[in-house]
Amino acid sequence: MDNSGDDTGEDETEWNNSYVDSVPLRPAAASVSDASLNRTSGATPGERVILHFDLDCFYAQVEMLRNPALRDVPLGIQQKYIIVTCNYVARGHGVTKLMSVTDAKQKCPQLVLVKGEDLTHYRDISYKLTELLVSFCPLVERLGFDENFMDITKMVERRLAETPASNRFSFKGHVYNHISADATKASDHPRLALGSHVAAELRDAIHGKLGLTGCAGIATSKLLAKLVSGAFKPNQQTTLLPENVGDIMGSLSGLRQVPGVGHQTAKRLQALGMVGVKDLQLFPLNDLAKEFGGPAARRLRSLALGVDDSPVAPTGAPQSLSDEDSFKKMSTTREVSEKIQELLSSLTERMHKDGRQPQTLRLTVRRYSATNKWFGRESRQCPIPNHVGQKIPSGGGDGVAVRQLVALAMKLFHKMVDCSAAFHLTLINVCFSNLQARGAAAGGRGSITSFFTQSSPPKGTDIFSPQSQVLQKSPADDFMLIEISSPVTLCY
Ligand code: TTP
Ligand code: MG
Repeated sequence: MDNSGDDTGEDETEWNNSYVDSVPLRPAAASVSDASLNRTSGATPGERVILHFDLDCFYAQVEMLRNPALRDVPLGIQQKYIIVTCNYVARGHGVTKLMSVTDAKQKCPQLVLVKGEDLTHYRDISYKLTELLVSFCPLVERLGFDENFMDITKMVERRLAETPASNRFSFKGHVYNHISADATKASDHPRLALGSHVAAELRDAIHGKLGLTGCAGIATSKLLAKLVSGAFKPNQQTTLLPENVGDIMGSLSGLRQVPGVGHQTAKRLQALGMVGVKDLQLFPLNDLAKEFGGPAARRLRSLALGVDDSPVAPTGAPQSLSDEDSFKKMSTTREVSEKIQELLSSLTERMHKDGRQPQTLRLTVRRYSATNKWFGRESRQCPIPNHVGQKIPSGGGDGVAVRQLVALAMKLFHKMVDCSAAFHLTLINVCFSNLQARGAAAGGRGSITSFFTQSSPPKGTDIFSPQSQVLQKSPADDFMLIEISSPVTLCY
């Protein structure tokens, strides 16, 4: 049922958000071990050491942890008719992410399927991972459920200062485009070399404390660290040296491979006649600016050249929590009301664990469209009356809060859908936003709040409707050009 998560910078919605778009919040005060560390490393861009972590076959790993008997069998995680991920045993049989269940069973008849529609366990482990990384260094930015950026420049500088002059540097793991990275290369790049050791230690810690394996990329920017981390999979790490940036950018098979270029941006670039990354590198900047505006054009050009100065922005607590379900057809008010009740029940439970009080309720629907399956969402939102909202963090008042919220959501629904005519919906999303701490007591209840500080009220982002493509992760999507299919209409 549950196919969604925390939005505006969290969970699945993040599949559509770019890491460059994420909203920086305060880092967790309790978790910041070294108060002298700033929000950014303060280093000039080329001197930074940035890590990107991406867990291996994440949902499948979580299921294998829960049931070790699944470790050695080909395992697929099923959402509706799709295998959203599969373990590496299944990959060895030709099963791939986002394959249909039918095709996967054909490739590998012995494939074991586990339903992955309830994201609770994946979400919990996802936050545990971020929490663990924050305990080493506060500059951690989440990207989706199983990816994190980390700016470890300060850690590396400290190590460098403590390293005797006679030290011979070395790399841990692979070095992109170097079969054997010799000591000469490492002493030319001591910061990245030390970064590769930190990455290895962190991967060890992730394995030791959480039992999870994953890949890491070590580079001078988020863009490059993300690009290089998947060079060797699973459970390996790769460092990218500055002299190989051109090679890695040149290796990308298309514009969509550039982190930051999403579906819509790629379409606009293609309409201008561009096909590959090289085309974008060479396209006249003035013409690019006519289409995207100056700043976005420059940003696009930089990304294509492998240049990305964006800071690692500590993510902080989610600014909203949402839950959604997609289906083939929903066409009666009764079905809608039942679905909303189901979604709000689980969302209210999660909000209770979080401990904050939501001020705003948003309802999103997607109408059937034969031409554009993923877009065309419409949203309405309204304030949650205080007498309803305050029941949520304290447990929902035996279902009273959910009933009142359903009534509120149905009002929003009727503002969007004329029920006197036939309608055909394919998705419903409910979202709590504008989450506010309930005084000092709010901290420390759930794992999220014990780790992250209480977030500031949303800064503008909550006026955008979420556009999660539940079964189609866009690993690298549109950056600063937030593509909004349907702005929320406020209905006070
Ligand atoms: P990924 O990191 O893309 O995939 P993965 O971790 O399963 O495998 P890999 O070893 O290649 O990194 O995505 C993380 C999780 O997100 C994945 O386990 C399942 C989920 N997911 C979706 O819900 N929808 C999608 O479209 C994709 C690709 C993944
Ligand atoms: Mg992964």
